Amino acid sequence: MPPRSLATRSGSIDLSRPALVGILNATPDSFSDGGACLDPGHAAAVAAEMVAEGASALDLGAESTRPGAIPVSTEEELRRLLPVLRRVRAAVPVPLSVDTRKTRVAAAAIEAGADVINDVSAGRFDGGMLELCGRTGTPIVLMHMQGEPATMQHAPRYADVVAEVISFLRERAAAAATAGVIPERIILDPGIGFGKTAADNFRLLAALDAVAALGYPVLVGVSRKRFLGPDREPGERIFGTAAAVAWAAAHGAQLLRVHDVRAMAEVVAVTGAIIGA
Ligand code: HH2
Repeated sequence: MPPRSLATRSGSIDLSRPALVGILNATPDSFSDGGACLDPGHAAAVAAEMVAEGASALDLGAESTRPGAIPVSTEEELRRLLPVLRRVRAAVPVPLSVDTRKTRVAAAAIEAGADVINDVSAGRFDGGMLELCGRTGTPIVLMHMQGEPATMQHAPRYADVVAEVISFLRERAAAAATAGVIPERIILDPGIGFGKTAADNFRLLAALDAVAALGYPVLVGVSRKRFLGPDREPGERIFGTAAAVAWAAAHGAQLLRVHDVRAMAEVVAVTGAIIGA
């Protein structure tokens, strides 16, 4: 039985229907919306709009992890993140997750009101991340990634991508539990686009039920990604995103991380109604 809700300090996220996590990037270089939300006032307005359009939670990031992205220092990440996080926290009541691989950034974010940590390295980048989440009772997203953002798309290789991702996620969930994170606060993510070919991404989506069968809420991030239309600009991949979001929601993804909340709210409303029927 999949979990029906995810409890956070700012209230529960209802998982009985597919829930949308709106993406807010306080970065100058994100692949589809770089620069859009560096300004705290503008970020707060975008956050309020996303919530009005149907986002159940928001994910704030201050370091791009797109293929080829240049890593940023802890100081720079904090300088970008904290003013935006504080303004967004004051503007919207929904749970806020913070997309970071750094324990110091996560600790400051939790102090400033973050409810969930979204770590694309699944606690491998920086020591102490899992312990921090365990100690503070903060839910954590554990995502699969092969390699590092700077080079991960150079030559992704798997003998069996589905088996490897599942075994990785199982191992990281066990590591989080050992560090004191209770199972109800662990969310798994197959890491679509992170060290994967287009064929790997499609295979993982096709096998998503097996990821959901691990028993934790599953988050999937397909929004505007390259494999959905390599010849199009990111903003032109909305229909492809809709197809992948509908599929993922129908195959066990309870949290969908998306840029286009209004459009994807329609997609998950219909998909959720079909699942519920
Ligand atoms: N995708 C991106 C960033 N963070 N986190 C999780 N858990 N899952 C994802 O699929 C995921 C993620 C990439 O998207 P975006 O934030 O739009 O781009 P960038 O990393 O360039 O800021």
